[in-house]
Amino acid sequence: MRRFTSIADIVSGPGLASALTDALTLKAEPWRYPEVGRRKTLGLLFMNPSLRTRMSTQKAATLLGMDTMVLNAGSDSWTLETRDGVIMEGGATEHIKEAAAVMGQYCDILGIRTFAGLQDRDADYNERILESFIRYAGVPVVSLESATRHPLQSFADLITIETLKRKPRPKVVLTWAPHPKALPQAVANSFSEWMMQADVDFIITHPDGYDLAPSFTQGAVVTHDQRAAFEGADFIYAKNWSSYTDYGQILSKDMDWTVTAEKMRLTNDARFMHCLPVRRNMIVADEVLDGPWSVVIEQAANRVVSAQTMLLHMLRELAR
Ligand code: SN0
Repeated sequence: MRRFTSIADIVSGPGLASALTDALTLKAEPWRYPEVGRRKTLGLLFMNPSLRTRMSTQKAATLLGMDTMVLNAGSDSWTLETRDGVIMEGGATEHIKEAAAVMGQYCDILGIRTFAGLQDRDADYNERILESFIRYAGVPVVSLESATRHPLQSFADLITIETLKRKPRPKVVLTWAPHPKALPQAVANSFSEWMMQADVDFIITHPDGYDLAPSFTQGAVVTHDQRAAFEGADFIYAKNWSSYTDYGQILSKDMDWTVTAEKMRLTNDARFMHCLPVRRNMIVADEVLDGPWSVVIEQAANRVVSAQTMLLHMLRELAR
């Protein structure tokens, strides 16, 4: 793979089934390929905060014998301009064109984390920042969450479901839940896109006005009745997102959508999932997160497996 920015890169590369087999192998035997990344450098550029992506990707690189360099744009490097053709008279010091090209000189693979601005829907959905970084870096690029997707998270989510499912085709529910801030649609988009390709019955539930972009949810069952969706579910995946149609707006903070123990009891003893960081008692009640349903820590642990699998495929391609 020359790039890993969405499930499409896996489907047109190694194939999803084969990537999943590799992931399960690496989960069982993390040190199986300690030499593959020898004398290779992974550069990670964060334009937004990160805990799991940062640490799990570094850990994944270490397991493959790679060196890692991490840069936080704006705090330990220059602030970056990402628009084309602007007069740089404002706060941004360096253009992403030079920054990406220079990082490409030092690194064999680059990762970039950038969030949706939630102002200009076209700019976000065209992935302007990620795509210009790819254009100017000159080396393979892995998305560490972009404006519209979080593929390393979604792959970890799929690994989690595959390893914990108790029937061949589990019922998986993505539920919107309330949050104090306007958040990107990236995690929900991505999860939906992956679940549509997985062997699961997939249902999305959210309040009126929170429909995701049709390109990510085409064919998925969508309902505004959260309780009906929970009935018989094997996995509950909670996430907040801001409106796609009323772009970036918060239309509801309705706490009736919080995932509670009472709602979990409607399910088929479902596992509770969230990508983290999670707002306790907004998204999910303490008793769920601290109770037997929650698999959020195992899910986070699978972020290492997800990143390691993707890096392994990219390193093999570099060696060709
Ligand atoms: C991010 C998001 O895309 O929703 C990252 C998830 C991996 N989440 C947040 O920004 C949460 C911020 C907050 O204030 O709770």
